[in-house]
Amino acid sequence: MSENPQLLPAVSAFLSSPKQLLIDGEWVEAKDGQTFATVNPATEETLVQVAQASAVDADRAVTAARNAFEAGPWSRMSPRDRSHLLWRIGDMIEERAEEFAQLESLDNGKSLASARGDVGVAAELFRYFAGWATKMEGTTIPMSVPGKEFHAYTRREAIGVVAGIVPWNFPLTMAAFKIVPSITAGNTIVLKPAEQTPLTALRLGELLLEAGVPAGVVNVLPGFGDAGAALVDHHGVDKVAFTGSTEVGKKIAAGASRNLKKVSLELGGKAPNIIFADADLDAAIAGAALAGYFNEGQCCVNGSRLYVQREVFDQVIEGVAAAAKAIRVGDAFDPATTMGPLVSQEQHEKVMGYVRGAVADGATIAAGSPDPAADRGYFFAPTLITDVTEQMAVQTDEIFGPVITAIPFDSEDEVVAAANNTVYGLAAGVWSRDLGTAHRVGGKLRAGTVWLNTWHADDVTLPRGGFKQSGWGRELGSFGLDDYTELKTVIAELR
Ligand code: TXE
Repeated sequence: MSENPQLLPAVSAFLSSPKQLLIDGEWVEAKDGQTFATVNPATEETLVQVAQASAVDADRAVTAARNAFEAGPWSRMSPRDRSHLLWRIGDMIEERAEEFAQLESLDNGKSLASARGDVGVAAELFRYFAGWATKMEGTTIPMSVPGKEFHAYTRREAIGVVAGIVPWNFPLTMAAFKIVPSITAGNTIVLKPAEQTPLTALRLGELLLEAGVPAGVVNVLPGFGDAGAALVDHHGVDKVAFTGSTEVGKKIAAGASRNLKKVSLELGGKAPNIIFADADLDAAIAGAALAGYFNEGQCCVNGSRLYVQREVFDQVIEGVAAAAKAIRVGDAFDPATTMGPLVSQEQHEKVMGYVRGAVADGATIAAGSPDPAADRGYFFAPTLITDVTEQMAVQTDEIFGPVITAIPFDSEDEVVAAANNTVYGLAAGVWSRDLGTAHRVGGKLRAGTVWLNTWHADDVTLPRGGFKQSGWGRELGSFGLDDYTELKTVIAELR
């Protein structure tokens, strides 16, 4: 790897030795000795070799998680102690924020500013859920049985062993999304980070041990889809929590249904972003660029389908194209960079294929390049495409890159129908100064999150998830624990 003088000594030290699997509180090699290289997408250089888990390692990790859940000190730890532990981990992440941010930028490519934001979210997640550990409350429920008296109540209990399978677009925060609610509710977890970006999850594993999380409670298994599939199939796993593509989400639902494991899925999206002519256009233009280009567009709630009312269409296109051209694409460690490379060669080829396909189909490139190759590194200029039809692949498929397609509309009914004409339903947005229009249209959009006159505004207190093929269940907020607990009803007869 070439020298990077900005790297913290702790990051250089972390990268100086091959990474292992975290199973039962120990760092171990994969049973078959397999490793894989994790690559810096800005330079295409190998950062470090990482142990590659197989089905045998998945079995070792699930066994450790099962023991920790059933026999270990975890099941006896009081909610208050769990709460304190979670809070302490939040503090520890914040103390090492720059280290996590550098590792994330190296492994994923995202700008340091963006990575710092992600680390802040991860720390906040631990602190927010620290509060919930002591508030897993039940209810007392009156029963009416003639001639008898009962006391009935509900309890919220841990499900058991969770398999968390996560993608590469927000590696640390996605790991936290699965680990935090799992352990808050008293579950144990085996986490499989994405093969493209295993490093921050592994560093988090070190930190959890240092913080005092007992052995086996959190296990980290870097590897590929086969390791994820082995977890889904494993009889010792009680729940699968997955974030990733809709295609793999369907496989996971099918696999988990074989022995009726609980499943939560946060899948793909193709979010419509609707700008009415009466909107604050400066805000809407800036918001549309943020919606489409944040995190290199590799974001499930990315506002990739822009609909603009016809009378302001040209003005908005000019504004979003100018915003796209003002974005500085470059290495994460260059302070001027506002957009890093895409995560991998595969992702670069995929995004490039969609843009070239759109051009071949007769679309117009308003910003970006119709021939978007990169010499070295998986860089991709933010792209805006017009003269698009609803049938083009660039308009129907989740691209997962910095690509916005724009289509003009005339009436509210027409744009609502077009916006909802997708298999996805993760996010949507409306820009209008008329509160009636904004709330009415927002109410008609079939999506788990609707933004009005903003985009990407978020908090760990808010539930998120998808309608339609964008997923099952909700993560975060007060709803975020429901999918990680079982509800038990207790009925006692009072004689
Ligand atoms: O996702 P995958 P990929 C979309 C986006 C992107 C496309 C492909 O459109 O271009 O998916 O990305 C693990 N059983 N999203 O290939 O394959 C895999 O190892 C169990 C949207 O990276 O879904 C990784 O840990 N696990 C998305 C995780 O699943 C399996 C974020 C995600 O990989 C598996 C990422 C299997 N059979 C991509 N196959 C979002 N919703 O944010 C793979 N995996």
